[in-house]
Amino acid sequence: MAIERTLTIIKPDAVAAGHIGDIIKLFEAQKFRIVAARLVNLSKKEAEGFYAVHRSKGFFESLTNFMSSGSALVMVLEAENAIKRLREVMGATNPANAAPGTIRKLYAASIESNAVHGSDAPETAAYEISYFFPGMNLI
Ligand code: IDP
Ligand code: MG
Repeated sequence: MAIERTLTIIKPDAVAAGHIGDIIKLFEAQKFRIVAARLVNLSKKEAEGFYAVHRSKGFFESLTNFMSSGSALVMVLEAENAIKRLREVMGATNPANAAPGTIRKLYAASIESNAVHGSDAPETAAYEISYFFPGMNLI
């Protein structure tokens, strides 16, 4: 299996609730290495650009308002099989369906305010890493 890089965001709900440390602890316990990090407060436009793939969805307006509502911690994580493994550690989009011990089961309040983002495929990881860290090596 290959070493990969993927993008995660600790979303504004989890930052506001004081869970940055808890979530990073889980990443480190799962042997993800943080190779870049930025604390951001996204503009509405930046949130719309990041989630452009969801532009046609009914929740797009609310999602991009939420994502630009406060501080968020954007990180590039590196590990064996990082893209798929991050999705497993995150849990299902809707915390009601997330497996026990996953970040969303532990810290998400709702399907929208669901604590973390993670890239879902190599192509999206490449786009998302470049979105926040232009010029960064993707591996
Ligand atoms: P993911 O974050 O698990 O990859 P996506 O389907 O890519 O889930 O959706 C992106 C984000 O949009 C979710 O993490 C969540 O914040 C929000 N979202 C997804 N589905 C809904 C919905 O049905 N209602 C409200 N917000 C949603
Ligand atoms: Mg997604």
